[in-house]
Amino acid sequence: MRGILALAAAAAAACAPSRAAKPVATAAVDLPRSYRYAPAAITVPAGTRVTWTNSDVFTHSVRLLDLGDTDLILKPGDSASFTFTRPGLVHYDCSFHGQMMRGTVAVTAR
Ligand SMILES: [Cu+2]
Repeated sequence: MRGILALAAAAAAACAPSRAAKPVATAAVDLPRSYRYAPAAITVPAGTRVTWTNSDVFTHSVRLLDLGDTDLILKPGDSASFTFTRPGLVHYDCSFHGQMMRGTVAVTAR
């Protein structure tokens, strides 16, 4: 009995989501249902044009918090792009649902 409990605890620990999820190397971010960015953390080389596509049924946005709060509004079905020229970590959120929707773009030197 004791052994089974220990195994269960180990399995739960292995499944716990990593707090620092490794960013995905992609220039395309989807907004599937509901209220999220997928993937939420991406990495691109400087000079990359990143495109977000809203596949949700609500209007969302991509507000680039580290770049003067530039806000790209995305109605359902819309896409919007932004070219990241300088290396650095850019945080963004949805200006309508900032508590729920957050993402990052890690821009690396070319
Ligand atoms: Cu939103």
